Amino acid sequence: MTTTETQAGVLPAMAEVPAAELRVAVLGVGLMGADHVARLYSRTSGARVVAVSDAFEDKAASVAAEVPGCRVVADPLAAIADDEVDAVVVATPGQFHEQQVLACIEQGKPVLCEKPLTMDADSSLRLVRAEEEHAARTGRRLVQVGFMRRFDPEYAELKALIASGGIGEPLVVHCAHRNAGVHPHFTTEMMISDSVVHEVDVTRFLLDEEIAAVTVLRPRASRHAAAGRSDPLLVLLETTSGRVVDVECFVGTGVGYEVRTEVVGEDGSAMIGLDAGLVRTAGGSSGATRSTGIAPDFRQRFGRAYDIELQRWVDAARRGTVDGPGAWDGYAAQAVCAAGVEALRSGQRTEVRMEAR
Ligand code: ISE
Repeated sequence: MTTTETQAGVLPAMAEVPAAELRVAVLGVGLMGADHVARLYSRTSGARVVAVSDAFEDKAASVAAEVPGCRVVADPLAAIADDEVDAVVVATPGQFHEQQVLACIEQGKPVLCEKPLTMDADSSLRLVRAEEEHAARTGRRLVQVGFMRRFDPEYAELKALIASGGIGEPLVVHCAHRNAGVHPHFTTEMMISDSVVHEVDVTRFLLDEEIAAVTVLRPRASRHAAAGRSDPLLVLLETTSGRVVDVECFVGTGVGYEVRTEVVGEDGSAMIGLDAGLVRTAGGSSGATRSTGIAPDFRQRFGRAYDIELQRWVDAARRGTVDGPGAWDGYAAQAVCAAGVEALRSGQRTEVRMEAR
């Protein structure tokens, strides 16, 4: 793929990008990290994966074996410091992110960090401040957080529609976030911090304002829910100007991956995520049906978004900039999720505590 053959306006033109290839280290080659290695290798221009690192060295070795010129570096901090590494993708478990992103900032290397930026708001804020200090000295920002939905063409179109005034002032947003299933250790709190965190970011992205308060309702739980898990949840986000976003988060539907967002404005509404790509009709003994496909999980539904995210990250890093959600967005999401978890536990409307920018 070249940068110019994608949606107009989504990616920068090739001419703006300097010639040198970006040499990337990918830390953590589980589900997302291995996907990013494959994406950087086969569908991203201007970058090369030169190193991978993972606590499971066999896994790192098998991923590296698929990419010519890619080494395994056992210690992630050594990979970050490596002279032959220009930029880093952090896809390790969340508890390692603070140390690894901080090391990237100290080394002056651009970093794309999968969400969460860190495990809590205070540590995310420390990264915000560390990056600010670096930028004050060098004029360069380094951190991007992997909120991939911002790069999804449907979300980008919805954002552009709102910005054009096409549906008037947005008032209410309805969201559904459904997973066919999650692993057995996925807790109710993780439904906020791991799943609803995407709607938190989407809200800030689409409405361009912060979230002030969170309320969490626990509807009757599905009989398929794992023991102790309140599935589904209904999460209400109130923005600083008084808009309300409702999120139905249901992680054990047994059906497929469904992410829908509808923005209701003063002069109209708009919805994305209908999976209406191919509409198929069929006859049958119990009657004719009309159906569309449903993606099995987020890697299929947001595959295109990940491709665009990675390409824009590479292009921006080569230009010495960041072109996506940054450390502040990672911090804001953590602050809102902390309020969400508190609201889940207390059953009360909980205000978000956030530092001034
Ligand atoms: C997962 O970590 C993701 O980020 C997916 O986008 C989300 O749909 C899923 O619920 C999370 O567990």
